[in-house]
Amino acid sequence: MKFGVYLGLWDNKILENSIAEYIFKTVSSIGYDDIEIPLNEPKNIDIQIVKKLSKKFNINVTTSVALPLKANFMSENEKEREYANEFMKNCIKIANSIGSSVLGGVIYSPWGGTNIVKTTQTFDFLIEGLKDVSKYAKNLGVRLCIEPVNRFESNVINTADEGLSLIEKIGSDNIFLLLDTFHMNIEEKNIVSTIKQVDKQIGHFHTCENDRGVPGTGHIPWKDIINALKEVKYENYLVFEAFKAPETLKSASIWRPNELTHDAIDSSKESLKFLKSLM
Ligand SMILES: [Mn+2]
Repeated sequence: MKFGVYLGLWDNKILENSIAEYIFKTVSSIGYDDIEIPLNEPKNIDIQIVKKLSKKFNINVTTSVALPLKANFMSENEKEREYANEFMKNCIKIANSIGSSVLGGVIYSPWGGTNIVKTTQTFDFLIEGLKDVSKYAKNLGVRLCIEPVNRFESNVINTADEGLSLIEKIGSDNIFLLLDTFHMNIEEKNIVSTIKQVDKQIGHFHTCENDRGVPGTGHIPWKDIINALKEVKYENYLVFEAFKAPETLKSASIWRPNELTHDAIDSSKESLKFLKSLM
């Protein structure tokens, strides 16, 4: 397993070379293999800067996205379905350009939308939409990962079971699940059994404490989780997803950032040290 850390601990954009260089340099010197870049606002990411710094500091890049309000594969309004399709294809293109082989997140309906209409027809729209974008992603070498999120952030996919059933209906070999310990702690009966059940379909993994703080400071059963991931031979990234940059706090409902991650460098060091100690 390899280790990544989320850009949101420092910033929500990569537009200015010296700030971005500081972040890449820091992440690399702490000992991370990867930095995860959100594509929620594609105009916030300068592709050339990411490519240059990723190469300079020998840091892999993974990408995640949470679809915006009007990008809705499940909408009864065709324009919103088309927008979801275009938005995702653009993110896939960016992921490919910056060398990310994975794009995960709330890729099925708008993030924060808990009143999405769920009928046989709207699920059919979703299946068709994800079938199309997964084919597009496969051609560009980007695997897509559906992230089940908690009930306050979506009413569409909350559990791994729901995610797996959607993947089965899409019938693509390029769609996996992104499991996140923060969300699993709220929605799954048992995190360890969920990991074993999803098995080879785990495409990406977010490590967050139960309160979105630093792994090892709360009640997530980390040792059992790492053992389960080893058992299913998960070999990709564990990304410490935390939010500290002021622009990222409201959307993730982080109201006590100084308590959860008192300092971006110290918190990411602590997380890495703790998780590595369990390997
Ligand atoms: Mn996550």
